Amino acid sequence: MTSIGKKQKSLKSDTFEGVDFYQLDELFTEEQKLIRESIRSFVKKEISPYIESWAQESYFPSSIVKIMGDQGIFGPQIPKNYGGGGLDYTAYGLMMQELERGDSGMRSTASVQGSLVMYPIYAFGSEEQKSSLLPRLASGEILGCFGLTEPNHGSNPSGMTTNFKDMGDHYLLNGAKMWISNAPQADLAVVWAKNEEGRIHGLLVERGMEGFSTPETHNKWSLRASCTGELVFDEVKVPKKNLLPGKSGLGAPLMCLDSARFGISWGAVGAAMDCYETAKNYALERIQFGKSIASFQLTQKKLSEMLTEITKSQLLNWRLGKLMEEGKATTAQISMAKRNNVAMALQVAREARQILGGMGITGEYSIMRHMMNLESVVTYEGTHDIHLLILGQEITGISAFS
Ligand code: TGC
Ligand code: FAD
Repeated sequence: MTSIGKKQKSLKSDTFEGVDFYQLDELFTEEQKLIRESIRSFVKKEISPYIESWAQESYFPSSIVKIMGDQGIFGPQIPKNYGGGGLDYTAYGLMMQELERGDSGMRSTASVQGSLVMYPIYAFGSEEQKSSLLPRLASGEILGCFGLTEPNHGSNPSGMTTNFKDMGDHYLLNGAKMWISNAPQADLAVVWAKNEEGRIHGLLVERGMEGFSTPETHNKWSLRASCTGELVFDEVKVPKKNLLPGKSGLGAPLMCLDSARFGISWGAVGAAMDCYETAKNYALERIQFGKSIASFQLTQKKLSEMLTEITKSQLLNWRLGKLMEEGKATTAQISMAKRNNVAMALQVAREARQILGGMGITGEYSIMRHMMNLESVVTYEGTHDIHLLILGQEITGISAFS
């Protein structure tokens, strides 16, 4: 029976070990909840105890790739016959949420491998490419990366200059990609390049090919436990069988980005949940002026606003997951969620850091690391403003880009 008008018993915000103020748990299937719990346990065991030192030392633990593969983290949305998880998008989102509660860099590794490497091979690859590569990528036996961004073409990838020529029995690839997650450790790169007619195609470039190098990008203050680098192609001979035959044009990489941006929308909420819970627990314990700082109205305002924004983002994610599963989600809907949720997580991280005072800037707590990571997340896979303009185009029918 509804009890509008009566004071309700207060809702505990952590019905599972997390933040669930609007009882979204009721909307998830048992399988989705089990998957979420298994990734939560994995993060607690394999990531949380070590992540602070990995980030401080700017170290990407390459051994985590195989461990993540064993856990089914790579390509959960790819069918089982290719080594994927055969799961729905909501389950995929929940996995990304729990991974990014641990660290955005760890979620990045999974996003790139699953959505930006396995997905294009699955969607545009030949049967031989799919059956030979997908199971090895899913298990973490090999690591992949995705090369779209160039030094002079970030937000506008259509201007890319990386190119390949048809040499009869092979292609000759030249150019460079920049800011590529996983690049320095990757065995395989999905590279987007133009043919002689200026048409964009995906090519599979393998470590060891002559003229192919992957210099690491150093001195990052963000995503320090994820490795980032360049992809340099100097007259690389790429076998013709390494071209992805199923789709060409900018739409091909943009389709991959739809899937990865969906995962980021969920992941960002995970980072925000961790910041919120850390700040709430700290506020309840920290005494100033003879009282816990949680008793001050200004602290309660911060916590209330954080919880409100996290809850709104969770609802957006839940609905977006359903739209993805029904094949109805649009690029603009994904842009809205990516843009809103990452900005929300950054704001939550900044407020949470303030609640911790001086302690908030130390590695004793996860908040500052999340905040610095989120500065990359708000930029990659389309910046905050690019997503605004994708929405603007959807609303007005007018592209701000051309
Ligand atoms: P535009 O003219 O809008 O589109 C070009 C062609 O693509 C088609 N299209 C799509 N097709 C399928 N799915 C989509 N989502 C599509 N969006 C567009 C479109 O219909 C058109 O087709 P056609 O046949 O007419 O040629 O392209 P534009 O040049 O105006 O650019 C649009 C813009 C700016 C929105 C787009 O290029 C963009 O999204 N820019 C941001 C770049 C970006 O997000 N880069 C991400 C790099 S990867 C990365 O950051 C990984 S980080 C990973 C991690 O560590 O987690
Ligand atoms: P720019 O495009 O130069 O933009 C600079 C500023 O100008 C931004 O604020 C942008 O919003 C604004 N701007 C640009 N155009 C417009 C416009 N039309 N209107 C209004 N404002 C505009 N890329 C990959 O391909 N693969 C990866 O794995 C990958 N991993 C990454 C990992 C990290 C840690 C980082 C930081 C980046 C990664 N990227 C990757 C690249 C990322 O996608 C780009 O950084 C991003 O798309 C923005 O490009 P840019 O940095 O060149 O910025």
